[in-house]
Amino acid sequence: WQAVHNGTGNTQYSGQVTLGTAQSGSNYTLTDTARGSHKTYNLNRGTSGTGTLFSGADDTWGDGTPANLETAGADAHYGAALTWDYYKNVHGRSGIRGDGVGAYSRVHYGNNYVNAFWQDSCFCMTYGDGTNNAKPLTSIDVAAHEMTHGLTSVTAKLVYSGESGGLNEATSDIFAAAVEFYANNPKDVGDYLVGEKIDIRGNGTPLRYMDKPSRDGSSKDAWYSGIGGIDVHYSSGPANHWFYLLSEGSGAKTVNGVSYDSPTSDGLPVTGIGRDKAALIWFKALTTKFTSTTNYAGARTGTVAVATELYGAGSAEVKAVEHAWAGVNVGA
Ligand code: ASN
Ligand code: ZN
Repeated sequence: WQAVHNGTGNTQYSGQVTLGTAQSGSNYTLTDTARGSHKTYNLNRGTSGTGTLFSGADDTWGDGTPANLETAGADAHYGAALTWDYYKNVHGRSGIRGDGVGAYSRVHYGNNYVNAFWQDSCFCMTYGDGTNNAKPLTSIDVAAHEMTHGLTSVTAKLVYSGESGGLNEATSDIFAAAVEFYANNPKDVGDYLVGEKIDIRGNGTPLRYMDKPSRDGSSKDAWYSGIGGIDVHYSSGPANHWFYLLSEGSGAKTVNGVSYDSPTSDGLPVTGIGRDKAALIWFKALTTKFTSTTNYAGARTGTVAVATELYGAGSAEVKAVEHAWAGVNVGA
C-alpha cells in the first residue's frame, strides 16, 4: 500500500508545480497514485528497460536545471498528469484506454538524443535529453503529443503513413495545444505552436505552427493530391491548420501574447467557434468516426457528422467546420 502524496516539482519549462507522488517506506517515488499510478523512470542515458523509478527521501523533485537528473523527471511527470487530467475532466476519459490505468514515462533516453516517442509495446513514452543533454524534450506539449499517440492507437488506430498518418500526427499536435491551454501554466502559456520550449532547431523557434504550418519550411498549409506521400509530420499541416481556423478564425490574432496570422487556401474568411468546441469535435470524431484508413476527405465527413450530432444541422458550428475544411482545400 502506498499513500497518496503531493510532491513539489521544480521543472525546467513550467516552473514550480505539484506532482502526484507516493510514499513507500521512508522514500517517495514518482508514482501518481491518483492518475492510474503513472510512474516516471530514469533511464540515466541508457536505451532499454526502465532504468530506475525516480525515488528520494524528500518529496521535492529537480531544481529547474537539466544538470539535476530529477528535473526532466518532474517535467515529464507533470506533463503526463496534465494530459491525464485533460482527458478525464474535459472528455470524461479515464486514462488512454479509458480503464483508469496509467502509462509510464522514461526520461534521459540515450545521449544527446533529440526526440521523444510513444510505444504501444510498452504502453509508455520516452524522452531524450536534446542537444548537449541540455534541452530534454519534456515540455507540456511534447508530453501531451506523445501520450495522445497512445490514445490514437487504441481508438481510431490511424495508420502511421499516408494521409491517415498525417491525421495521426495532427491529432497529437491538436491535443498538445489543448492540454497546454488547459494547463494554464504562466511559465508555459497555451499556444498553437508545438515544441516552442525545447529549442529543437537551436535558434529558439518552434518545431511546428498551427496557424500557418508552412512557417516551419516543410509542413503544408492545405491538402493537395499527393500529400499522402510526404512525412507524416508535414502532412499533418492541413489538419493542424483546420483546427486553428476552427478555433480562432482566419486572419491576424494574438492569443496569450502570441501572434498568429492564418490564411485560407480559398481566400474566404473563417469565423472561429473557440478551441473547446473544436477540440470536442476532433475528440468525438477520433473516438467515434475515424478508422485506421481515414483520409482527409473522411476527416471532413467525420467532423461534420459529429458537429451535426452535437450542434444540429445548419448550426453555426457545422458551417464553421465546413468553412475551415474549405480553407485548407478539403472540399465537399
Ligand atoms: N517525436 C516523434 C513523434 O511523436 C517521434 C516519431 O516520429 N515517431 O511523432
Ligand atoms: Zn508524433
